[in-house]
Amino acid sequence: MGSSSIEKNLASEYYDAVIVGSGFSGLFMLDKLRSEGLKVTVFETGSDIGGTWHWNRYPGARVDTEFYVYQFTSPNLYEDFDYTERFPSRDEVLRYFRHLDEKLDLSKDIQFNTTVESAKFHPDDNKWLINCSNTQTNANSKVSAKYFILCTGSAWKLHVPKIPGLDKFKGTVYHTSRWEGEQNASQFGSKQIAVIGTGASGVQVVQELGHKLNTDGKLVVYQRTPNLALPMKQCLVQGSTNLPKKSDFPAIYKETRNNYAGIDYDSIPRNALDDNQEERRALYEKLWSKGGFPFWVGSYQDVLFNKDANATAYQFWAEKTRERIQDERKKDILAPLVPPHAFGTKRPSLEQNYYEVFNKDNVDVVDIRKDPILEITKNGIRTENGGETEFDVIVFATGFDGITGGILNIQIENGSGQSIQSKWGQGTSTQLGITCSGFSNMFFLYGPQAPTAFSNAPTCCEVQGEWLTRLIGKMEKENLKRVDASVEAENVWGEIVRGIWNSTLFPETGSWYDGANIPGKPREPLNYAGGIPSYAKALKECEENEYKGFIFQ
Ligand code: N01
Repeated sequence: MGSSSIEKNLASEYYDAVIVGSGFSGLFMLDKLRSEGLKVTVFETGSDIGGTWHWNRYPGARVDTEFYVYQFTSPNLYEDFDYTERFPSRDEVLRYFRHLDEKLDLSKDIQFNTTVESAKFHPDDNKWLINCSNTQTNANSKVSAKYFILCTGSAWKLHVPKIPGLDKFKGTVYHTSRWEGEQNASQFGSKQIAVIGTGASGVQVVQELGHKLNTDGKLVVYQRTPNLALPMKQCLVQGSTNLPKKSDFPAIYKETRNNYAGIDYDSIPRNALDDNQEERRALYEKLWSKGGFPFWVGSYQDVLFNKDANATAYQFWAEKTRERIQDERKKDILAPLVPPHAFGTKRPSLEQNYYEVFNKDNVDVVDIRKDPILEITKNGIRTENGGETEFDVIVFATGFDGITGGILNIQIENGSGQSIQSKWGQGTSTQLGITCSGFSNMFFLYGPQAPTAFSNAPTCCEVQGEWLTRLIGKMEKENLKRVDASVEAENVWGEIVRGIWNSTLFPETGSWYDGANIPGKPREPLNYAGGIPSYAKALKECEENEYKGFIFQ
């Protein structure tokens, strides 16, 4: 008996498929694979389902996607569930996850408080040996599985920048994605609060804390890059006359598969400079008045590709935003006249009253490109020009080691001496953004080189999950033991991903979209920027060509 088999025999349980993570993609795969008759389990570090929504419990957490597309498309699932707000709060999204659980009886196959630490493929019998630890008891366990499916999401591994002195701070420190304790913003009303970071999380937490701030409280936002945030135009679903009804959902869901971002609208087939100034202004006003992302992804087709087109969008954004900020100094920091980067190449947040928060005397913003943070002290934060400012609370809204962080957090070995950490050490390579060569029977959803961050999560998960279910169904039906992606296919997909990325304005900016936010992380397109329809087409063509680029045994 070789050592490989000895290890394998230590596994306490065998599953056809092990899924890591119980967010949208993990739950979708659990349901689909069980329907195929497979024995499936999900390992989840958290104590409940919801993935990113379980963890991101900071005050003001809310989804930037409209309620009717932020759910799965099966009538069985939407017929008896109702969101109450156009852009649902975290509590509502969690209510939706509980609804999924009730309808599909998911929790019985999820092992909560359980972290997958490592996994190794054993080529002698084509199975993965998976090591887990219980987050409460620290007890370890091993299971084996034929298929190993990573549904670790785009925002699992948090990022806290290395600022000298953090360990000295006597107050309370939060990271938005691991908020422990008090979540009600009113409880922070008289606190002296610092927020570092102005991404989607930063904008929401600042907005919520800022508006609940009492006159004896203080909020200082440390901004490195302004968020080019767009008005949300939040409203209640009930009573609204211009939001879709359930009877509209089937047509909308059909549309989501035809549109770039997997939502119900797309860019318009016209270039910004083809219109004269008046026509352009009229279109921008119309898109702006809708609220949400139409001004970003429902605008002229060349805004994210052409600098001159992009400049027209930025100018409109700056004009609209600057008129909401009273103080000239704050105005120039939050909405500068010179674009910090091309509009839309960092994810804009949706805001309700973010800019008005800064009209309060006790809310300030520091441009840390001009006045860098030197250190965190016992009592607060010291900057180069501003000296020390005292705080009770420091909030890190500094984001994530996105897209690949959740996968690379697990020590994964392929059975031929290669780890995923070494394979992706100099850059990510995948076949169709769903698997990678050398790692047999391993798949990932909503991960690298797929539409992921450039698409609506439920749409992306359904497109990938349906395809993967058919692939696994074929293997089971034909009694195939193993599938591998070829190196050639992986190289071709990498070229496609890079080619599309380089045709856009995104590479010039740098963000978690391309790894630029994490010191030392290779800078590369982590997302497939070709949109949902062409991604779905690539998957379909592969399947129709007898899974070209895959090798079955
Ligand atoms: O993270 P981010 P996030 N010193 O990486 C700053 C999803 N999401 O958690 O831009 C000072 O976007 C950094 O500055 P810069 C959504 O997809 C969705 O906000 O790198 N600052 C930036 O301002 C989103 O895009 C929702 O110059 C530092 C911020 O920290 C994704 O998650 C809600 C710094 C990080 O922003 C991530 O959003 C929340 C440093 N050393 C999240 N390092 C909704 O749907 C980083 N920063 C509403």
